[in-house]
Parts: sequence; C-alpha cells; structure tokens
Amino acid sequence: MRTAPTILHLDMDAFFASVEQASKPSLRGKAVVVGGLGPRGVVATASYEARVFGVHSAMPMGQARRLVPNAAYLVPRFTFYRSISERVMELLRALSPLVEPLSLDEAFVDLEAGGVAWDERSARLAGVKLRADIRAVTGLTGSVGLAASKMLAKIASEEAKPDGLVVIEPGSERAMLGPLSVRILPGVGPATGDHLRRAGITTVEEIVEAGEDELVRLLGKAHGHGLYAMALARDDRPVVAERETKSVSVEDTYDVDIHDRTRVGLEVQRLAERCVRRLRGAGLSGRTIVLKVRRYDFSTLTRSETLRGPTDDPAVIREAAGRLLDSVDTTGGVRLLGVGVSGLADYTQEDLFAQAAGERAVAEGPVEEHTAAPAEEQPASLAERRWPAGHDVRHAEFGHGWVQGSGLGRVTVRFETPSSEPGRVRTFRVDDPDLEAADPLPLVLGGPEGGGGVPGAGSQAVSSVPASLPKSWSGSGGGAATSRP
Ligand code: TTP
Ligand code: MG
Ligand code: MG
Repeated sequence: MRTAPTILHLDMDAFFASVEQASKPSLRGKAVVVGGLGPRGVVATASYEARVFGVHSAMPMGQARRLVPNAAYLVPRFTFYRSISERVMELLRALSPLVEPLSLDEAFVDLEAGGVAWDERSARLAGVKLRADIRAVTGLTGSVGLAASKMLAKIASEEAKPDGLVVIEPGSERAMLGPLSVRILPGVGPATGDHLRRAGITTVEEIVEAGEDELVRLLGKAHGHGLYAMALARDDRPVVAERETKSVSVEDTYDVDIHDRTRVGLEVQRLAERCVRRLRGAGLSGRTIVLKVRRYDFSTLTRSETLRGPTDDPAVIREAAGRLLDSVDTTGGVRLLGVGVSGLADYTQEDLFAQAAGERAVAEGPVEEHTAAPAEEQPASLAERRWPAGHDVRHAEFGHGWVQGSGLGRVTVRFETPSSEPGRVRTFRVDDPDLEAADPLPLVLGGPEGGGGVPGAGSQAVSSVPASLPKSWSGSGGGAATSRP
C-alpha cells in the first residue's frame, strides 16, 4: 500500500437534488425530492433539507410525501444530470489519467499517477482546488476523501459530507476504522451485517479480534479473507481508468452482399434484438443507438441516435435502429451490418426507467407515445406526462420557467432561471399555445467556453435537436460504434 493519501474519492452532494436547486432559485435551502412520480415511484435522491425528515434514496415516494408533504417533488432529468457529470469528470481527468467513475456523481482518482500529488500536503491542496473548480464550473458542491487506498478514500468522502474534505493520514487507518460499524466496509450489506452481528461482531475492531479463521468460517473463504484484510485497512486495489465496456454491439458480415431492402431491414431488427440480449446480460442500458453499415464497396458508415434517457427496451432499440437505416442508401448491396448501444448506464431501477421513457415521449411529442414504456409505468395523467414536474418550459410572454405541477387541464409554471431571483408562479391551460417545453439553462453563467456552465457534450445533449433526429454521423472508414473516445 502507498504511504501518502494520494487516492482521491469524489462524490457530489445530493446530486440530482442539488442540480434542481441550482436550476431553480426558489428551491434553494428547501426540501426537494427527485424521483418517480408514478404509482410505483421511488425516491432517487432528496436534498439535505428533506433528509432531516428521514427521506432517502429508494424510499417509496408515497412514504416521502407523508414525511415531508411540503417538499418539491420533481421528475429526474437524466440528460441534464449527465451533461453536468461530464463536466465534473473532465475536471477529474485533468488531474490524472487514472480516473475510475463509479456512477454519474462519483469517481476515484489516482493523484500520484497524475503527478499532481505525492504527499499529504500536495494531496490536500489538489482536493481543495478540485472542490473549488467543481463549484466554479457547475455551481455545485462535491465532497472529497483522500487516503492511501480506495476503501479509505471512499470512507473519507462519506465522512466529509456534505460539502467537505477529509484526509485519512496513513498510519491512522486502523485506529480510525476500529470503532466504526462493520457496514462501513465494502461488501458488507444488510445480510452480511446481520450474520456478523449474530456472531457478536458489530465493529471493525471486532472483526480483527475475531481473527481470519473465524471470518472464513462465518463467511466462506473468499469473502472472509477479503473482509479481514479490509478490516486491517489492507486494500491494494488499483484505480482503474474508465469502465471497460463503453458500448455493447453486435455485427454480422455476409458471404454474399444483401441487396433486398426488406431483408436488410429484417437483419437490422435481428441484430437489434441480439444487441439487447447482450446489453441486458451485462445489466446495462444505454442511450445512444448506433447502426453500422458496410457497403458493397467497403465504404463504412455509422449513424447514431441519442435518446433522452437510457433504455434496454427491445422495441425502442429496434425502432431506433430501423429509423437510422431509413437514412442510409443501401443500393448496390451491403456486406456488413451492426447494431450497438453506447452511452451506457446502470440504472437498473425500473421506475427511473419508466421516467426516462416518459421523458423521451415528451421530447418526441404525442405521436411517438406508443413507443414509450407500458401504460402502467406511466405517470397518472396526460398533462403530467406532457408537463413533467420540474422540467423547463418557455412562455412567449413570461419567458423561461419550470413546471411546478399539472393536472385538471392546468399547468402551473414558476418563472425563474438559475441566475434570477426566485420567481413568480402562473397557471395556464395545458394546451396554451404560448407555452412550450424548453431545454435546461446552464447553471453557471460565463463558463470556460464563454456561453455558459454546461457547454460541450452537455449542451449538445440538451440542445433543441429533436431526440428522434440522428445526432452524429461519420462517413466512410470503419467508424467505431462508440460515441466518445
Ligand atoms: P448518491 O451519490 O448515492 O447520492 P446523492 O449524491 O444524492 O447524495 P450524497 O452523495 O450527498 O449522499 O447518488 C447519486 C445520484 O444517483 C443521486 O443524486 C440520485 C441517483 N440515485 C438514484 O437514482 N437511486 C438511488 O438509489 C441512489 C442511491 C442514487
Ligand atoms: Mg452523491
Ligand atoms: Mg454517488
């Protein structure tokens, strides 16, 4: 194990909820709950103001509403969160080539490998600067942990929450871990925790006292062994750059070029289904669908379409691949076809999924509604679906605002922007011709590229290009089925 606290763990504070508060001045300092508003909805996250009342991730939405009836209840805006996450990850990649993202709001960084830190002082300075940069670029706060191992860096960032920085000095690890609950160790969930408790082990210290043999006897060889090492603060796991799977794709080369357009269409559908099986097998979903076509003359092109949220729905992916094929000229025949999904996510929570599908249906307009998730996964009313709570709108006369609520043929909008004072509320008919859906505004004015805080991939992802149009397309030359280097 290294001797300086040069592994950094960053985790953004109340990420989705903080983004919403930064977007909506009237919600700052208030209880905000982001999650599925449908009947099976669960909380994705809650602002710290709402957590005081006991609301937490994965809690049924109904329970949250009973605990904090006055909170703002908002539908997640994955595309926007992802664009902000991208900006944060860029800042991390500027520190080191070894950045290991764990989720949208969380990553390990090996500062030593980046040459930006070699001892406690330089590591602390890098952490302080990172937090300031994140604030400047995104307007949000993230908490930083610094330690000599991944396990301890993550524990440190947890301790630092919210809006803080904690360094665990090498040498102090054992003393620090000792009195903590066994649940702090990676791999100790409720079940293992219970199992250990029944054996009289509740703290990390007690694991060490019980000894390795006892741990192996209780939990089996692999788990017992690993856990004992963690309890002794022995953790040599390296920071691994990027996740390995950036896209999931399948392709077929044909012995004889396919000329028949119907047959090409069927092959694409078949490949889409195979691709979904792989995607699901890996427990992933993705938001960019890629079609690859190699023509008779070996010219190869890829076309892609980016949905508003990640999906693993075969119907959605088949349809997207079909639409992409519509824009490709295959006269002369094709030798190879491929279908891939990139922009991978591991939101496996079905409910958030349904929300993402809802988001997409809104983006594509009512005509496409049949492509969304099954009816029972949809929020209650059409109005709620067309005007999801929390989403941005624009009114011809009153300007930019967001949906505070809708129902009974009405939609209530609060008119404010990230840089304005808290705004006023007005109510309209849901079919008011002056009201239209809008893209989120940058959270920070005057970002590095001059335009705003969320440029680059972000502003593209939330640009006014309809979600159903191809986002990118590259000409000949064997384009890879990934959207990002
Ligand atoms: P977390 O980092 O676990 O939580 P958080 O950022 O909201 O709060 P904090 O880190 O300050 O404790 O998750 C990051 C985001 O991932 C979160 O804002 C929403 C989403 N999420 C879900 O959608 N479902 C979940 O069950 C969890 C835990 C998170
Ligand atoms: Mg977080
Ligand atoms: Mg996190």
